[in-house]
Amino acid sequence: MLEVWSWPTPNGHKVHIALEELGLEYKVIPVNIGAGDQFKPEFLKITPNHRIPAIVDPDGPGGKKFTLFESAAILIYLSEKTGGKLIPKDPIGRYKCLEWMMFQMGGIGPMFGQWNHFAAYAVEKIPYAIDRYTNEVRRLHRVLNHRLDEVEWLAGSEYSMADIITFPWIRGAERRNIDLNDYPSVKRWHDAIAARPAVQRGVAVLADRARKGTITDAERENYFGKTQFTAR
Ligand SMILES: N[C@@H](CCC(=O)N[C@@H](CS)C(=O)NCC(=O)O)C(=O)O
Repeated sequence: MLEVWSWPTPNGHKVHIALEELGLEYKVIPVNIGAGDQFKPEFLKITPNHRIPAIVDPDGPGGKKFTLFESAAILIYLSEKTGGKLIPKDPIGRYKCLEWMMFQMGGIGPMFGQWNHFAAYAVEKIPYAIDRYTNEVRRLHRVLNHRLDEVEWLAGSEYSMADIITFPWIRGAERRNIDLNDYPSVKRWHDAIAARPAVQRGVAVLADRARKGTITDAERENYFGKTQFTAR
């Protein structure tokens, strides 16, 4: 059975949602990134980048065992494994889908992640860094809102992997002091996705393991400390 090595974070939930939407059977292997599981040799065999998510498909290309990391690559792989589901078939829809997937991977993920780091997790609060990433988080919401003023879904007229990859980062916007009522088209889109049964099953994966409360020193060390530089 296909294994997803994961944890209940936005990047993990992308893959859980895609698997649920595609109706694929899968087994979750929890990688507790707060406890340092990402540095264990068995996980490093799957991904040299020691970040979740990663998958192991015993029935990969050529019928051989196959490993893959980076969430966008995983979503494209899962689509192709199921005959191209959730990526539009028409060329314009397909490229728009890939465009917005790249926008998530190159923009929303890294910028929101840096906001989390400097505004929520860092011990030293640096006003310049907090301002920089607050501005980026707001700007990226405005870019999404502008797109969703014009089309129903990010790829255009079809719900797709572009929506699945972006939704987990917009879910819980209030954590980044964002009120979705200020971005009405994003809110309309968010609420439509949140209502999908497959999405509800996807975000429930490992939900009981999600980190609650203030970050501990041990977690901070695993996420941002020196361990990551000695893992490889
Ligand atoms: N670009 C990667 C990002 C993966 C990523 O940053 N994962 C985080 C959790 S959301 C992680 O594993 N962090 C563990 C760590 O930093 O040690 C993807 O989209 O798969």
